[in-house]
Amino acid sequence: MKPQDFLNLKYKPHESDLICLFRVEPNKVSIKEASENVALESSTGTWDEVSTEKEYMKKLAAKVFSIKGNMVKIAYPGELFEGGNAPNILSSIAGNIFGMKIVKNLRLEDIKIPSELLKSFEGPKFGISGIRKMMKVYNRPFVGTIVKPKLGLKTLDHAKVAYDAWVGGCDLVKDDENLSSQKFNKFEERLARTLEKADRAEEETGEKKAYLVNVTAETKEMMKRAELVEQLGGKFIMVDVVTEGFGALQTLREGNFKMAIHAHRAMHAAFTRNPKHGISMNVLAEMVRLIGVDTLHIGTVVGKLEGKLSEVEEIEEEIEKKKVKEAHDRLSQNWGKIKSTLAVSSGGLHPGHVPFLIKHLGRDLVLQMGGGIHGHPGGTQAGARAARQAVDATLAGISLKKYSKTHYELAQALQLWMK
Ligand code: CAP
Ligand code: MG
Repeated sequence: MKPQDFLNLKYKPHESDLICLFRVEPNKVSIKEASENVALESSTGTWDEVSTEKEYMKKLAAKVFSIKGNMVKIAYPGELFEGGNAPNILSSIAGNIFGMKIVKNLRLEDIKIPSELLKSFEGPKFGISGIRKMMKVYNRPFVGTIVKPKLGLKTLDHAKVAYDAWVGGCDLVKDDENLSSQKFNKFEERLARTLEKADRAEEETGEKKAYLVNVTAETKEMMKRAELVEQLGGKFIMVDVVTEGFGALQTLREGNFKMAIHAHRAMHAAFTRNPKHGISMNVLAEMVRLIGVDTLHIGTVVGKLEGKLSEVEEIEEEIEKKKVKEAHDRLSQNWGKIKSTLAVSSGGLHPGHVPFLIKHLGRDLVLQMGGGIHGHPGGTQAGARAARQAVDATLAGISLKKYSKTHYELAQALQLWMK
């Protein structure tokens, strides 16, 4: 087949087609020619017409069916993909095409997954309502922290920081993305000691406390660690979804543990940050919801890392809602029976950011603060208390300034960070 055979602007996508929305910047050719070649390389074609081609396979060709400015929609027949195989899907629609000379830039903005393909994946085990039930937190956002400093603490010091955060008011305490089983803080010992502290904090506070221990490692080792967390009664595991890889993430999900999976997205910005080239965070979010993570970092708008409000709101909608509507740079999606993934805002946050985040991202959210809790002048417990006070004030419709008159930890936090 020739590149032109991959274009049909009259084509009406079939229900079983997977649709991709690309932002295409051609390299010295027309947008049509560039788009045809993207469809060709990402489905059945190659740079030349080959003698091995058969008539029966023509129906498998992807079709460019809409070009509006540089926004291009391509329909991929569902039979092109193996069900329940996330790496396989990505090797087609997000594979060789980004390096093609015929495009100057190419960005995969969104995907619409057909229901048959959706059904071949597990999706999240818990979803938002399952996590709320497990944590017995029903009407407010969750408050979380990351043990800091991110690397270097010895095991008992790590467990103590987690304990202080829990008794101060955090629901969730997680490891940092680059903590695994280093010599100074071995996985098994850290897990046991930190879970003991979670139990103690539960007894003392009467609240549920979860430790999101980082199981990111070589696949078999990751599974071994997850099994150990389950044996010791952990509620959550965390994994760096990009560095771990999509296949390994499927293995983890299909392990069908009785624990929720927290997804850290370290490395994502290497391919999501450039607005002209790469893969949008929205697509990554969809892939990991499909595979089945229960919580996912989506950005903060106001914190230390890149991500504007409209983008962060869109990602939250994509992972938390059952149905998503079409817009200029996104496609509609009906998630069917796939459960929701709870959004996590993290990175450079402190209690002063809470009203903004709840206003824009709502209550179905984890407000996660590392430096913003452990940097409090009164220490970790006081920092966690300030974070919970900021949540209470916001939900009661009281300004932080007013609330801080009667809440000392919040007052101290505001003094430090709102100068
Ligand atoms: C937050 C964090 C997270 C970021 C990652 C950090 O700590 O632990 O890794 O949230 O970014 O090390 O930066 P602080 P994102 O609260 O101390 O900033 O959530 O955007 O993926
Ligand atoms: Mg981190």
